[in-house]
Amino acid sequence: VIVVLIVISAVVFGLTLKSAFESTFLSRCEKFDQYDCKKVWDAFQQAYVNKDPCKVPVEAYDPLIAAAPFKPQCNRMMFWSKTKDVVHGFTEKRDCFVTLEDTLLGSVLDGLTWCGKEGSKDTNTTGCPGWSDCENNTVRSFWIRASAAFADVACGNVTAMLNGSINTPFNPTSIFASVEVPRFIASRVKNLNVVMVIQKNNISNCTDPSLKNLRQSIDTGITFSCKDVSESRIQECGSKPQIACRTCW
Ligand code: N1C
Repeated sequence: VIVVLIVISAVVFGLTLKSAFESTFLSRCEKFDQYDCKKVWDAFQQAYVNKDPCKVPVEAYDPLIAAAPFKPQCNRMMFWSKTKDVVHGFTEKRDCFVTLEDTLLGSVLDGLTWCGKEGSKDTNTTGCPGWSDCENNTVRSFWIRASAAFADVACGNVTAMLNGSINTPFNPTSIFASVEVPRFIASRVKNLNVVMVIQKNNISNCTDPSLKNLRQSIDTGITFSCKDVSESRIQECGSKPQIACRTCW
């Protein structure tokens, strides 16, 4: 009898015990109202569970995006490439802009690693392929799909923070260049305003040739601007609520 009870409780326990990953996902999700987090979790899992982690195409996340769609936030949307820390240092303190990480899906999965395995219903958080180990990897396909959906709803004045401390601030292989910019359409997006983050040892600025490529690749009808802004000015605006968002730079 005892053995049977142990077996039964072990099975029940195994079925109900949430992994640390699922707990993180659900607790981050529950900070957002209006979403059924269990549904979002199920839609998320179906994208990669029981699959080779290098064979998860971008489309595998379509049902997840449909379960937690992005809402357009005209004139407030912020994109970035290689400036994640500066951008989030700013957006955490001031409610001026919305990044993908401020949305349900972006915030729930930010900084996490996950993948499945053929023949298993588990979510692994270790031993998953790295960003460039294989093209269709679980994590990369998610960020491509989510970035595409976020860019699809971009409207009005769109801001992007690029990094003046690297050789090619607008890099064709980045998600910003390859996924987001091509989805800005003139019927929705009025301007693309680049903020070039300038640190002490910057090696490029708004005159960089890669910015010419950006200007040329945006949809005709979207106006383009670029402004060199020091990192300290961005931090100052982050810490001084008396500075209006539109006068930050
Ligand atoms: O390749 P990137 O930059 O140009 O991608 C950034 C671009 C942003 O505008 C976001 O909207 O794409 C979106 N995005 C994320 O929001 C995001 N959060 C976390 C893309 N990637 C994101 N990550 C992780 O950052 C991702 O796991 C990968 O490792 C980096 C890509 O950022 P990047 O090369 O600086």
